[in-house]
Amino acid sequence: MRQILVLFWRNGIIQMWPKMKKGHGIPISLMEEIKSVTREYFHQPYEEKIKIKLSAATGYRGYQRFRENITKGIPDMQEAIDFYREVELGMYGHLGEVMQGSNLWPSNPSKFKQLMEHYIDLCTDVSRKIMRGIGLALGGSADEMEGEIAGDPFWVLRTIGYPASSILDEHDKADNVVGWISHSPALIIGNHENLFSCISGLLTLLNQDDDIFALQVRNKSDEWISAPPVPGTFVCNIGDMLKILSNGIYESTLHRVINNTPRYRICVAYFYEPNFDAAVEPLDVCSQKTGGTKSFEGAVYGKHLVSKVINNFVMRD
Ligand SMILES: O=C(O)CCC(=O)C(=O)O
Repeated sequence: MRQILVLFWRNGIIQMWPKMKKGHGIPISLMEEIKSVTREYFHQPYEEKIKIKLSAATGYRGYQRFRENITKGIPDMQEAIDFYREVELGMYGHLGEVMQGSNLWPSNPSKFKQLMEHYIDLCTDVSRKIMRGIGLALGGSADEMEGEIAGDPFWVLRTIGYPASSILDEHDKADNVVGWISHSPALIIGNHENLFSCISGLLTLLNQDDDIFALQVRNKSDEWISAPPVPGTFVCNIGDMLKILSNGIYESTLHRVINNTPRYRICVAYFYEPNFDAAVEPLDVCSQKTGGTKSFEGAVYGKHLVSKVINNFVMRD
């Protein structure tokens, strides 16, 4: 792991994923099963899927239909289920109120919950190891991100389905994907493009379909380059909080998905986050390396997440 992360630091995030092949310890059969139950769920009729509808009352957990998720003002061409680490009543006081709630698990496929919970545990373990490596790569200790930063990490899991381009075109015309259509040209901009700004937290582990080339990341020269699927591996993106902690040594990864293929695409994104109430600011070891000043103001992770969550959805009945 130490060797992987030195490469990661010197060469940039997008060169990391091939190095991770077979080294992460999560069984490839489980990665496949996770995508397979996700596909099964999304292939059900809309009436089934909407039984676990996302709403403010569920702490923004649950199923969101096409175009309900908004990024930079544009509805995404995806359907998804969002799961968050559960936040009990009163946990984190006022800060935690918006995210209070329990996950809504689909009853079909029946093993969905059990598989996902196991998968989340494994992804949390791997991410913690990566963060230990990053602590070392940044010149600090392996425990640099533990304790008040991410000793009790929050997590997010998003299972995502992207329609095949031909089907989406048909549905756009027929207005029958979800019984709702965009009348604004702005809403169909981008030819099936889903632009994801940087993620909020520390790291994302993307488990994407093996045979569809749709994910792209923006490199330092401001060009979009493909992040092709490599079977049995994760693409690992950097989040806003790691950018702050590293005082900008790491850049958070702007990425987008364009599924211009005739097939429905699945991606299961696991997000490893700081403690919900962590006050995140540049690490001393990083500000020393970058001229002695802190380039970022601190941010409370939970506040950052809540502001993204409440501005990200246009919910329709
Ligand atoms: O579908 C993908 O490959 C990327 C998904 C993602 O990164 C996100 O939802 O932030």
